[in-house]
Amino acid sequence: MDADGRRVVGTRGKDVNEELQAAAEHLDAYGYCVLKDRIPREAALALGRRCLALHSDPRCEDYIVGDEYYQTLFGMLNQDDEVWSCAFHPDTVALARHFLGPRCRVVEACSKPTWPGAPAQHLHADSAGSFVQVPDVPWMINTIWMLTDFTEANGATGVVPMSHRSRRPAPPPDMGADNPLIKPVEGRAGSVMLWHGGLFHQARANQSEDVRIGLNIAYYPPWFNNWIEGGHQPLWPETYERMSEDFRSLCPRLLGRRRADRYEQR
Ligand SMILES: O=C(O)CCC(=O)C(=O)O
Repeated sequence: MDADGRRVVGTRGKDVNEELQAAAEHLDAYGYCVLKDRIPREAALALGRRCLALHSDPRCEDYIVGDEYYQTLFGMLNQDDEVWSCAFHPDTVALARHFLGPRCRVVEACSKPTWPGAPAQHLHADSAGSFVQVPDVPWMINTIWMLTDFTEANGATGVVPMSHRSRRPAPPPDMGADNPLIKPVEGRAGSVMLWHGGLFHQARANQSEDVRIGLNIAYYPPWFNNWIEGGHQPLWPETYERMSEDFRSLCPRLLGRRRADRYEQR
């Protein structure tokens, strides 16, 4: 139960509901939580391999930002239908609805590999830069599915617990990428970490020999203007066409092939 008396409603029985309840309480208090082993490990690893292949597919070139160490490939809902089993997973959707309300939506899915030798990413909050004053309600629940194991060595996402309470749109300037308050969030492939958009976080340095692959899925309330994140891609009409009505109801209805078709230009 949260402060307003809402319950997290899962779909798979009492134990799951209790686990989700505990996860919601952890996210509320610390700004993040981990749901372990939500999809089978082999399925996660296979999806990770397909994501990685797309990073060198010329058809995806226009949707990739980053360098040889860390990349974001936007628009993954259009690229691989298996991504849907993460984006519309009943447990992450239940937690997103708990914090953002019943009409929250899956707005973007991105593949995020970090390769050996990658330095730590800058510490940041998400989608907070345009607020004059950061709201005291969550404006986004972000997630990263672990499509490889996430370890301290290979660049597991780093978080500053409780920083979502700071009401700051960005970390203080003296809080660098190597701040000791940053904690790695480790987990097995198939697990997912969820966080409040105001939590300070980063992709940590990859000091291992292996690539780390994350699938980042963002949930927003319907009042949020999605042009704000520069790379986010709309759903293609043919993607929407393939979805069940349940999945469609979790997506923005503004379909298009390009951002310029669908997003307000600023
Ligand atoms: O790749 C990661 O571990 C972090 C991703 C991230 O910072 C984000 O999605 O905002």
